[in-house]
Amino acid sequence: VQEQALDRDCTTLSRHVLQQLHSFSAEAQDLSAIMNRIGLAAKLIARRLSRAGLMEGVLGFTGDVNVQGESVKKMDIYANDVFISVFKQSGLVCRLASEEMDKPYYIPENCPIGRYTLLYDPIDGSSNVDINLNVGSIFSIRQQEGDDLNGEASDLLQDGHKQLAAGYVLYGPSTMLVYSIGTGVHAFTLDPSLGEFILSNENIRVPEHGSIYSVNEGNFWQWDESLREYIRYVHRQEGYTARYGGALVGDIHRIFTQGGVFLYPGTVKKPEGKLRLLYESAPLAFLMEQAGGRASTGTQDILDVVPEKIHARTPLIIGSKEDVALVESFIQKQAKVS
Ligand code: P6P
Repeated sequence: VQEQALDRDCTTLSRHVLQQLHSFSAEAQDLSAIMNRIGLAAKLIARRLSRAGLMEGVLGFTGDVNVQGESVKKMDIYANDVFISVFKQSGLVCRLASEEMDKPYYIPENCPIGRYTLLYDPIDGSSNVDINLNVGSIFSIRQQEGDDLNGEASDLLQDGHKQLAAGYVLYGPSTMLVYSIGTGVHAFTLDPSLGEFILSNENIRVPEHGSIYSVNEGNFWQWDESLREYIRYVHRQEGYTARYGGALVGDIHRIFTQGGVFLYPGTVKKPEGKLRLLYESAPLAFLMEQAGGRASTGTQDILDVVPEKIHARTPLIIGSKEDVALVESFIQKQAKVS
């Protein structure tokens, strides 16, 4: 038993990546090192969040507005800068693109073009910080392609199958890091006494069906009629229950654990939906498909969507295969009628 406990305690993020790839190739070593750096970023952010009420620079707004037109919270900036800092001098990532930056950030020194790009939402659901509810970070790793001399990062305007790795960090009662490099989905829990993320759940499989539907019903009258029909259907059916935390990573982690479906449909104000493709929907879709679930815009698989711009948005329907298919059936039935 002691040996098993020791072995578990030694299954850190970087070791697990190498085990998953059964290889010590240059790319395997790179991905292992990248995951380790993401783990460091997560630990720095988790530490700051845990002191939110006790120190300056955590709660509240900076007074600025980001490229999305959203008020910037102090934690947004801190977390964004943490990801940049942990990858500077790493020689691994040559470019970072995030919700908080209009243009991608290039790490010129010591990292030649042609390495990896990190796409990330540094703190997703940051409105929850001030009320001490869960928030998350979402990340996606792609190979940087082309010479990118104009700095437009046009190689990022490709579908989600180009992702090499994706994952999220859930800052909740415990801090969890969930990732996939295409060999299943694996969860690690931060052991503060070790300062390490330790493997806690390997090869996560999302149930084929779940009782949860997760959506902001406050937008009900802004949706297409087909979505309203779906909601009326689940209201009438026995066995469905609504859960919505208003922070994407926590709502998605619930789906991974219990099954069901999360929806952020297009609305009258935001026909394309609110969530960003490259660093929210696509990484989560990569994970969900790896865990046996699905992710769709309602008419197209998320992983097939080719964005026209870095901050492109898409509607998102994601979760258990059967539950995503049920939502799509309402959308496609409506499409036939209209
Ligand atoms: P609404 C948080 O602002 C976020 O980007 C996601 O984390 C979350 O799923 C969504 O927006 C919540 O949006 O419109 O329901 O408040």
